[in-house]
Amino acid sequence: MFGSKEEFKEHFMRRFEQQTEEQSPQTAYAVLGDMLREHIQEDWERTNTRYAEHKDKQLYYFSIEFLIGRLLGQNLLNLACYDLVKEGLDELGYDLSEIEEFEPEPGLGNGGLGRLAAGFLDSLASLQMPGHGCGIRYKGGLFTQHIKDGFQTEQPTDWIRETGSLDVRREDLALDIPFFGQAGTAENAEWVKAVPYDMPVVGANGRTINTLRLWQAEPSDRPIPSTKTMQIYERETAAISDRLYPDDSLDEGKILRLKQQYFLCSASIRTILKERQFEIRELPDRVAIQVNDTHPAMAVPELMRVLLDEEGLDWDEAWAITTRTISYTNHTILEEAMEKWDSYLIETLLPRIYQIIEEIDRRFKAKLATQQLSTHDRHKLSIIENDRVKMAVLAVVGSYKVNGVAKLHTEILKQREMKELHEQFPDKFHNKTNGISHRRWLMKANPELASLITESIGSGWVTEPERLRELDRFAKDQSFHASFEAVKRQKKEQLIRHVEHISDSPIDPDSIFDIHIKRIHGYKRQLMNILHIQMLYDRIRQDSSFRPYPRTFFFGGKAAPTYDFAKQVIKTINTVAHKVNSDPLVRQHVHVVFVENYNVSKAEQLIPAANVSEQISTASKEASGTGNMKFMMNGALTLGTVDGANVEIFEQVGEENAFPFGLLAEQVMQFEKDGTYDPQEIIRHDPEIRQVMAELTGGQLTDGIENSNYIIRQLIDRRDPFFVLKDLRSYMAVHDQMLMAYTEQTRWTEMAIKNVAASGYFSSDRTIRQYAEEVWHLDRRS
Ligand code: 475
Repeated sequence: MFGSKEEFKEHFMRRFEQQTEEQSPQTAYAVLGDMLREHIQEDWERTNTRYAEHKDKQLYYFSIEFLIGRLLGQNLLNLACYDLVKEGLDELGYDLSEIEEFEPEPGLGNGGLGRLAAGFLDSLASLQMPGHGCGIRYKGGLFTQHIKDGFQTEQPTDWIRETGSLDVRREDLALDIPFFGQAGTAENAEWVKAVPYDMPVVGANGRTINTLRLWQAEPSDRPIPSTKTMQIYERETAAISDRLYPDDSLDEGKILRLKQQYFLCSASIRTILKERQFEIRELPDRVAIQVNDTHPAMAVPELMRVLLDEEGLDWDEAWAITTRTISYTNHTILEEAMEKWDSYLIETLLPRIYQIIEEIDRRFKAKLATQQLSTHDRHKLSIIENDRVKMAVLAVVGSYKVNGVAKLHTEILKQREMKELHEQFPDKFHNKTNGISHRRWLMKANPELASLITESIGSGWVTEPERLRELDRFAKDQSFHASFEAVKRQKKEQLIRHVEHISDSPIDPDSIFDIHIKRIHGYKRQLMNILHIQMLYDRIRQDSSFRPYPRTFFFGGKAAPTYDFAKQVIKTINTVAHKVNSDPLVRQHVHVVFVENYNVSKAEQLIPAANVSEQISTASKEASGTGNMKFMMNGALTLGTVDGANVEIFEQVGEENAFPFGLLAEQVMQFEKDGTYDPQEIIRHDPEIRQVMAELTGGQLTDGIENSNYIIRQLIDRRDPFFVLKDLRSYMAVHDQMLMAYTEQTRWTEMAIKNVAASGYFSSDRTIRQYAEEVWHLDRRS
C-alpha cells in the first residue's frame, strides 16, 4: 500500500489523529479501511478504463450468494503490503490480527456455492481477467449461531451497520424494476428501486481491480398501486434485500425469493446493456453471463425480454443472442434443491416473463415433436410441467454451456439427472472441477506453511499453484519434516487459543485433530460421525484393551432454521460431546468440540490445524465439496467417501495417501432404485450398531426422546435414505486404519506433505482458466 513502512506509519498516524473517536483497535480498523479505499481508487478506475478502451469481453458472474469473508487482511495480502502494514502497526503498538477481528464477516452466503463465487472473483482479478460479480446486498447476512443447552439458536446478523466497508453506493446507476402489473406495458406495476453498491475486488500483485456489484432494494419514486398502503409497500420493498435465505439445498419456495431472483437478474442485465458501447448483436462476443445454479436462471427470459421489447429484435435473433451469452452451472442433484416455481406465482409477479417462458417452452416442445420420444422423456424435457416451471430445464435450454462441478457429478448429470437434456444437447455439457483460492486458504490462513513452502521451493507456486508439486522432493526430507510438523503444531496451538473458552476441558495439541465442518445436512452425515464417537465411548468403557490414540473431534456448521433433523443432529453432537468430555476415562482418548457459528473466519482457523479432513457424504450426493480441497492444501489427510471432488483428490494424491471408504455412487444409486437396503437388518446383525441405536432411541444421546424423533424417523421409518448405518462399519474400519497410520509419525508426515504437493490442481486459478478458455472466451491481458 505504501513504498515503505515509514511512509505507511506516518500516513496512518496522521489519519489516526484526525479521528474524533478514541484511539482503539476499532478505530484503527476504520482508518485502515479508509486508507485502503483511497489507495485502490485509482487502480480501480484504471481497470475500468482499460476494459472499456481495449473492448475486452466482460464476464458477469450472477449469483444469489457471494460468501466473501473478511476483506481487510486479504486485500492487504493481495496488494503485497500485508507484512509491511503488520510491522508498521506493530511498531505503533497495534496488532494487525486483532484489528482484523473488528471486521464483521459479511455472511452473504450459506456455504459452498456462495464461497465458490467469492473464490472465483479472487481468481479472476488475480489472473487479470475482466470478470465481475452481480449479487444482492442483503442487510442481514446468514444468521449468527449460538449454542444453548446443546441446541442451535439463531440471531440476525447485521454486517452493514459497521464502519470500514469498502463498497460505494452508485446512485447514478439506480433503476426501477417492475413487479406485477400488465404484461408488456407494466401498467399498474409496483416498482422497486434497485441501487447498486460496488465493492472492489482486488487482484493479487497486479493492478486489476474488478467489481462486485451488489444490489439493494429501496422504495421507488413512482406512484404505488392503489391497492397498497405506503407502509406495506415500503416493508415489502425493503424485504427484497433484507436477508439471505438461510437454507442450503432445501428450497423454501417463497414468493420473496422469486422477487430476489428477478431483482438481481433484471437490474444486472439492464445495466449491462445500458452501459454497453457496442451493437446489440455483438453481445455474445462482448459479454458472457454465468448463472450460478438456477437461482439467477431468470436471466434467460429477462435477457429475451429486453432484446424483444426494448431492443426490438425478433424472436429468433433474440434467442440466438441469449443462448450464446448465458451459461449455467449446476451444483446439486438433490431433488429438494431443484427449483420449481408454481406457474401462477411467476405469472402474477412477472407476467411478461411468464409469457416468454411459455413461448420458450412451446418452441422447444415443437422442436421435439418431430422426434420419437417416450412420455417419460417428454416430461423430463418440459420447462413447464404440471403448472410448474422447472428452472434447471429452463437454464439448460437457454444456455450455450452447462457444467457440473466435479467429474463424478458431471457424469451423473449427463447419464442420469439430465440424461434426456444431454441427449438433446450433447455438446453443451462439460465438467469444470471446482477450486479454491490458494491465496485465502494457504497464503492468508496459513502464512507459516506458505513461508515454509517458499523457503523450500521458491515462490513460483504463488502464481502457478500446480508447482506445489515440487514439494514432493521434500516428502522424505527429515529436516523438512521437522519444520512441517512444527507448523502444524503451531496452527493447532493457535486454534486451541481461539476455541478453548468454549471447551469444557483443555484440548490436547498432541491429539489427532479430526475436523468435520460444513452445513449440517442429512447427506453430509454429521450423524454418522457422532454415532461413531458414541460407539468409541461404549467400546472404551466396555473393553479394557481398547485404548486408542487420543483424538479431538471438531464439528462446526449451521442448520437451516426450518430443518428439524439437522437441528437435532446439532443437539446430538453436543449431548454426546458433554458425555464424552466429562468421562474421566474416555476423555483421555476422545474429545469433542462443537465450534459455534461456523463461518469463513472460523474455517481459516480450523483448517490449517487439521490432521484429518472428514468428507463423508453419501456417495453421489455431494456435487463437489470444496472444504475437502482446503484441508488437503493445509496438509490434512482426507477420510472420505468416493464422492464429488474427493474422487479427484484421491486421484491427484494417490489413494494410499488418503482414507477412502464406504459405498460407491453406483451402489448407492442401485439401492435407491431397487429399494433392497434395509437398515433393520444391520441393526439386527451388528451388536455395536444395535447398542448405539438403542441409546439413540432411548433418548440418551439427545437428553430425551423428543429431541431425537426426527433422527429416528429418518433412520427407521424413512429407511435411512443417506445410508448412515450401512456405511458405519466401513467408517469405523477406516478410522482404525487412520489411527494406525498416525502412529507412524514419519509416514504420516510424508503423506501430509504429499497432500499439499498434490493440491495445486485445486486452486480456483486452474478452474477459472478453464472456464475463461472453454466457456467465456476471455482474452487474458497483461
Ligand atoms: C454443493 N447451496 C457442493 C458447492 O459447487 C459444491 C442451495 C439452495 C439455496 C441456497 N444455497 C444453496 C448449494 O446448493 C450449495 O452450496 N451447493 C454446493 O456447491 C460449490 O462444492 O458440493 O453442495
